[in-house]
Amino acid sequence: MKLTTDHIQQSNTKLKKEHQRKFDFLAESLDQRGLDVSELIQKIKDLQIAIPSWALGAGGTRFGRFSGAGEPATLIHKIQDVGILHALNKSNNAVSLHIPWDTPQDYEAIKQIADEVQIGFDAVNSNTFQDQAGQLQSYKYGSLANSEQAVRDLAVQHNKEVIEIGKKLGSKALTVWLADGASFPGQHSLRKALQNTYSSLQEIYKDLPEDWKMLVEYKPYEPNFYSTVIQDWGTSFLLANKLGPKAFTLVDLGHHLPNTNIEQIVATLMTEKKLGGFHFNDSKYGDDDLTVGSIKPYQLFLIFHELIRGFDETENPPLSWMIDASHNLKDPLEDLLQSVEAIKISYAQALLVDQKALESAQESHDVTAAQDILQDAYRTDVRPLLAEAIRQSGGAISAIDAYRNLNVREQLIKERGKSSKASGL
Ligand code: PSV
Ligand code: MN
Ligand code: MN
Repeated sequence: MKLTTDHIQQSNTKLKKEHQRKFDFLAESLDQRGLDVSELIQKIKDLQIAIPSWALGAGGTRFGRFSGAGEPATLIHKIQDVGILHALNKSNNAVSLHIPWDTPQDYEAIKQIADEVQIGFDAVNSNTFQDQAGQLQSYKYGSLANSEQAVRDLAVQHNKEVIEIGKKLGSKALTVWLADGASFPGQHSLRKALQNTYSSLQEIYKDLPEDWKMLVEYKPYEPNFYSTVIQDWGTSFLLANKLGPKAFTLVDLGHHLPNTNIEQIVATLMTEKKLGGFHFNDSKYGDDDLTVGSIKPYQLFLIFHELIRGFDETENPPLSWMIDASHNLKDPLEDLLQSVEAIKISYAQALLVDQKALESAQESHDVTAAQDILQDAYRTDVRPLLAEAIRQSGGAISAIDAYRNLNVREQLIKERGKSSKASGL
């Protein structure tokens, strides 16, 4: 199924009047605060967030997976799904593929289908946390960190193949997330595991094209519960620094121990020009992969606040914006629409912060004023601004409303069948 401009316009008709009223009211108050509304709208339009292929089907937990109906069973279906999201919100112009799950058969056909729905290819992800059928060596005791050279070689080779696949599609980044670690003290040498990881990454880095980034993801625990080789931003940063100018740290919001100050990590990485990008999601306890903004929206706002200051004040290169959320209960496409909206809301709110006033409050140690300035922006309902940016780009005033009214899922079920299932996590 392909959503057309007509479909979207038709879904906007009912909402247009009420939207206009809310937007005019907000625009006037922003204008009075000295903000340039059309500049804000342009910035909101420009923010594009890549959709991970593995989030398009219902996510599972280790206790089970309850597949939804009409899930994308093929790469073509996945691209079509991202095309649907992009038609609705004009904010997801790329997909992030996971290899081998998404290895294309016919590259030209895939590129053409993606082109038709105006979708490009963001970072490609390697997978050395699972064994594939017929694989000669096992990743059970680690991949890039494994104590056995033959296993490391296989994992390095896989990452090189992923780069080759990405090159054919027009990707510009490789994301490496490693499950490598130990579940028991003494299981492996902590120092050797790190050294092996570094030398394996060096091998992969050699094959990275000049205009590519290597995004090194970190995570404190799971699937290993005693130690993870790349456990935190410090380890990722250290590896990225040693690897060279094309390597960066990737911040997945769910990959921190509770109460970690993520915005501070973002600020530090930006200062060092080593922030590569994000995997957005939300969590209460661990790597919960919940809808972005569903649990800690203020944290998300504070991250965007650091990013906006960082864009102005540091020389950090452009970021890769990706979602990494997948859920067990909701329709995955609705879930993703909510995540994208939450990201853009936080971005828009952070754009409202009176930076000059904040700086002078900081300089005069006026803590009360500093807090008020941030919260004044955070407490502004920017949803009409967002809706206007999307409407002007040709998208839906309310994406979820349009998705439901246009019976998108029902159409997909008709086309793909009730029991069509996505591959992935
Ligand atoms: C596993 O924790 C994980 O969620 C990482 O965040 C990766 O980015 C993702 O899977 C895909 O490999
Ligand atoms: Mn991730
Ligand atoms: Mn994760």
